Amino acid sequence: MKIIVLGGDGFCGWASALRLSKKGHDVSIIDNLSRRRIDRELKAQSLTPIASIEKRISTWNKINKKKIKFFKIDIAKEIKKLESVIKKINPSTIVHFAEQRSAPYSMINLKTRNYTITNNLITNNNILYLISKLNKKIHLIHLGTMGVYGYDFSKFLIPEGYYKAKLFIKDHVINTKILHPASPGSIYHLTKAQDELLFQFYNKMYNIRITDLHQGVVWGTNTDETMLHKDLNNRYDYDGDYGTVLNRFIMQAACNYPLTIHGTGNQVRPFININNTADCILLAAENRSKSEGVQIFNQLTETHRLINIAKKIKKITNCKINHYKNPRFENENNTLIAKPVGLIELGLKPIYLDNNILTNEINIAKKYSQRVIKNSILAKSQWKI
Ligand code: NAD
Ligand code: USQ
Repeated sequence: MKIIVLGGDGFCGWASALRLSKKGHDVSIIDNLSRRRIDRELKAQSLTPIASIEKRISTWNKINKKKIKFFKIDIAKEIKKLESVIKKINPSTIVHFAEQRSAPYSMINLKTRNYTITNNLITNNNILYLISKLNKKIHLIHLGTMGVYGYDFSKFLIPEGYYKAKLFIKDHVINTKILHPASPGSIYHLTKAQDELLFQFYNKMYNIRITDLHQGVVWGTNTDETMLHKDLNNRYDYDGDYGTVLNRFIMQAACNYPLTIHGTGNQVRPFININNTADCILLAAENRSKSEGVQIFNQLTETHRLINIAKKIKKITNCKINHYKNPRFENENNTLIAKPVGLIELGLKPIYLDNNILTNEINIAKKYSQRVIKNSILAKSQWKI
């Protein structure tokens, strides 16, 4: 299959692009390298040293039969370039990772709020517009988030995107299907909820095939493919704005920094290992959506309470655990019941967090601990205005 990976220089995109290429697909990456620019802006860096995109691609192309192409394009701002590349490649699938993905970054100030909204919504609208114009048969696979459901009310298994619903209007009852009510917890999560409406619209108007993967917090670093050469290293974000919780805890334990729990730590969150992310993208690409409407899958493998993960890591490393005043506005004692129902049906084999994997990840982080910029560890962004 000819597949374009938008945002293929990023954490999930790089791992997934290599997996697709390894499995024999013709992969082209489009990225504007904004994630690398934001690292410089925040004076942060990946824990793992990452090669330039040119070096990454040339090393992969030397060791793999299928070659990857790279195009530096800002999807939100350079629609003409994007159009000519899509025309030239004529892909059957586009996988879309290219959004500003950090909740804390989206809350720093008005500039980062507006950047997140414009970047994320316009990238989506540009892609959907071009698919509608150039080839309606292209299957769009988009990375959404479990966070659109919110973490504040569901005591039942979260459905994959939709509820069967009865609407009561005076004496009448309407049986229907509705999107799970959106309850985003940051401007970033809000853009993902707005993406859902864009998808409904383009699907209804132009019959575009869309799979929206509602992904949980991704952890881990390398995959079978990124481990083949040091130039293929995946990025590892650990700083207070871009690092996600489990990878942050692993890095903190590796460099004897007390684990940074926000508030009580009773928050429950969905998790997935980066190898499983790449598996899910492959499964979604090779099993084109047959659904008339927008197909939604919940892309997680397990849920954990943060304090329990911290205690697991403490058992292995004897690290300290610190509770900080929560910089976010969030429910610190939520319930969350979620499973990857559709993806398991497609063949996903979940990787679960156990002591062996944790120990291995801590050892990887230890290897790079001298690269840690200590004053970038604590979260700086505040939800309070
Ligand atoms: P990332 O920031 O590492 O990668 C995103 C990539 O997109 C970067 O390389 C960036 O340069 C590129 N990009 C952003 N805006 C662009 C634009 N206008 N034009 C071209 N390229 C652009 O993020 P990630 O962690 O790989 O996340 C990828 C996707 O998965 C995001 O949509 C994110 O919301 C979603 N997701 C991530 C996680 C996670 O824990 N990392 C969890 C759930 C969902
Ligand atoms: N947290 C801590 N300590 C830390 C960092 C985070 O206690 O040092 C807490 C946060 O307060 C929050 C939870 O851990 O309660 C998760 O935070 P996170 O930064 O790991 O994850 P989040 O902000 O939700 O965002 C990440 C990705 C985003 C993706 C989302 C999936 O950055 O792209 O969409 O996970 S989900 O959580 O399902 O919405």
